[in-house]
Amino acid sequence: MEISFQEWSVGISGMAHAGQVKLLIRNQGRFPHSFAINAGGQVRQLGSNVAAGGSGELTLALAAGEYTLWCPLPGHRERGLEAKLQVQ
Ligand SMILES: [Cu+2]
Repeated sequence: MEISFQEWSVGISGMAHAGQVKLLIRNQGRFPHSFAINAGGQVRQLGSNVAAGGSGELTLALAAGEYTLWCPLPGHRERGLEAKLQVQ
């Protein structure tokens, strides 16, 4: 799964299947971004910010369902960096 952040929208490409899901987070914007996801009531996030043009990776065990992801930097979620991830 590839998730891209820019100002101010989220792009998601690929299909996620239940099990170990590898998320590649790309920052295609001009500002730093980071990544958080609510994985079954537990918030998991990248340990560091991703600079403009950079990327980060997170692998999670996910069951089938719908998950909310967002950028946890102040104000970014409110400005539109939030999306739903479908796992089949
Ligand atoms: Cu951000």
